[in-house]
Amino acid sequence: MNIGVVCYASVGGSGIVATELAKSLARRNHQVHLISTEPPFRLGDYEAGLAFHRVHTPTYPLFREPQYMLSLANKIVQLSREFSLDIVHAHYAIPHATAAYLAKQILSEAPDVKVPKIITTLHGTDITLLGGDPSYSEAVAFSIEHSDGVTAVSESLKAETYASLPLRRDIRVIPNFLDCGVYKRREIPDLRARLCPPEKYDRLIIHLSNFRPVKRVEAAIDIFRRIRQKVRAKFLLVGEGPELSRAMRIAHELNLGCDVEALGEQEHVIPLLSVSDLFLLPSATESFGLAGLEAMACGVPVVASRAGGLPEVIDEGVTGFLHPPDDLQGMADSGITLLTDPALHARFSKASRDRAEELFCAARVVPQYEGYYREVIGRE
Ligand code: GMT
Repeated sequence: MNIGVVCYASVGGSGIVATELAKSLARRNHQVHLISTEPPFRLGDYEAGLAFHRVHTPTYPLFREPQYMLSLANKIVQLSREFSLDIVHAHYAIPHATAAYLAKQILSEAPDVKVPKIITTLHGTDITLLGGDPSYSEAVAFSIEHSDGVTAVSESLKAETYASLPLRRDIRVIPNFLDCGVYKRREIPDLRARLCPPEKYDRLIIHLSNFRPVKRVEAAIDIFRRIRQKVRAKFLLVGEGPELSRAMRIAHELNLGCDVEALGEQEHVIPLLSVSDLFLLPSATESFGLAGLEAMACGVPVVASRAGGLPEVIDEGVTGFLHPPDDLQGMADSGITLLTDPALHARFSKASRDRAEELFCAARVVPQYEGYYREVIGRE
């Protein structure tokens, strides 16, 4: 198939999943065209069958606002003409599903051009934080309703989509995934000793996100403070975003400054996860929690909020522990239990890896997307 994949290039789960999907599809002999404003940060080395196409949004003195949706629709039209796309897969509804819809309308009026089917994948914040906002809801609902196929990354997000938008159409749940051959624990004793010197610390805790308010990094710092009272632990913060500097300020105010290290944005997270013992994810909501899955694949148990799709990813009491988002003491107690009981930790670590392999590997999930594409193409 000739497949266009539209995504955001910025750090965020939807861009990561779209890029991994594009790479996996290319490896499975499809011709894939990744469409974004810049090469997504996890694109990596050249893959045969995978081309990147940049969306340029020219500025003009008359415009105060960048016309991204228009330039994206235009790009999809041009690429469809040039490569006879069978599918345009829009990751994140806003405004990608709308741009794809507009492109399809333009192509429908053109003679002798294949009109691609539009698939929209809902990722979470496009529904839970933005989609229902009165400033967007009509256009978002329309674009989802008029996509040829719609997927959501969890049952929870599917339910939330129906609850927040007046939709009648079917939504297929296809979970997020990763390349289990790449995402696996490596033994890197030097890195562990550097980040978690044994004379000072026994355990290494990690949080990885884009540090937006929904991630509640402040809560993660408070959970760490409670764990730190019982365990000689250090906390690594990986990523960049609006809440990072406030989180660090709070850590300093709590006299935890030396025990919390912010590493900023990191392209290679597997080594960092590999040397960690526990992942904290106390988000207000999370449609899936891709970073938690990355941790699990590297054998790191997750303590998280019982919110959104997290219970579909984390097997409560088997691969991690879940608590109501405001139960910081509960999350801290679970963290302490895991960090102070080596046998329990080893069991959870293995179960985490096993669950990632069993349910969320590319080899299992990518064929679900391929099957869905074929199903949608076959519908008239
Ligand atoms: O949540 C973010 O910070 C960004 C957003 C995105 O589009 O990258 O993440 C959402 O999509 C991810 C990939 O499907 C999911 O793993 C995240 O759980 C989801 N975030 C939220 O629901 C808050």
